[in-house]
Amino acid sequence: MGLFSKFIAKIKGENSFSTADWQELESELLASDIGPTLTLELLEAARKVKSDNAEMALIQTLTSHLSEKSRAPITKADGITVVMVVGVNGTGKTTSVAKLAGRIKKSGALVVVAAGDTFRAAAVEQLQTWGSRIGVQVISGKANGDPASVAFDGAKRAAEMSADYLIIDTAGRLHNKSDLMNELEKVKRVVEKVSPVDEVLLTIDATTGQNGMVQAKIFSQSVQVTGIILTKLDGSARGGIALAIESELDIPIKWVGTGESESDFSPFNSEEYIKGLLS
Ligand SMILES: Nc1nc2c(ncn2[C@@H]2O[C@H](COP(=O)(O)OP(=O)(O)O)[C@@H](O)[C@H]2O)c(=O)[nH]1
Ligand SMILES: [Mg+2]
Repeated sequence: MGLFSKFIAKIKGENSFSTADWQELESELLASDIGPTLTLELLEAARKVKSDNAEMALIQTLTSHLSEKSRAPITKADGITVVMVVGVNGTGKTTSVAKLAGRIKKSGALVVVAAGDTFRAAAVEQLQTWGSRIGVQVISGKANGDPASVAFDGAKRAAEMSADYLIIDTAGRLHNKSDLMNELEKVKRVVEKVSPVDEVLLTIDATTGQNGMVQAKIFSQSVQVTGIILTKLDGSARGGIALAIESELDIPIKWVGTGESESDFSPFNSEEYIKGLLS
């Protein structure tokens, strides 16, 4: 059941909303990962709504916390548009790189992908498998090689091919935070010897809970994150954490992943998302 469904049903009917009901609503809001600040604000808003405008008022309150930044993909008019995909291991970077590349290819543009997670041999193979499936060239280096050099090779190759896009997959071992952040900065710096990085997309797993906020803070401190890919929004998770991130860090969600196949990927639709939280 969606957030507020019981509340709305009760205030529209004969039943009053008891103290126990308010407590239950508070627990539900907290469990939805929108975070304590938004929870308090929504409870305040709920106390003020009238039965005839309850849904609208709550939708408005939720919507007011979304970022007002553009959600459009950043595209260079001239030259290679360079996109880096960053995030913690398992959040869906490699899958999202492939889905995004597939989408760009379908639009008729030439896209090259760089397998920058050189720490896991399986990650390179995973991207190569995707590459042959979607018909996109994957640039890779040797196992345990320097991720920045793979990204640099990718950028050179993309330039030689006069490609429109380069998408760079990266490693996400968060157990050594400062190493990872230094490495991401290095990848960016080295690629920019060939072409500036236009977009840095951060993958956030919709099922991850409040830890997603910690991840968003850490990554946005070292690389300028231009957008979020909210992955795994296909299960029972409503992805409340994304609203908390938009509200607190003002990073727009740009893409949503809803499964493991290529087609399970679409631009973020804020109306659908807010409706998904409520219903
Ligand atoms: N259900 C679902 N699974 C996903 C989605 N995106 C990625 N995955 C799965 O999550 C797992 C980790 O994804 P991967 O791309 O390897 O993450 P990475 O470690 O960040 O590169 C894989 O089994 C993917 O198939 C999604 O949107 N929905
Ligand atoms: Mg990966």
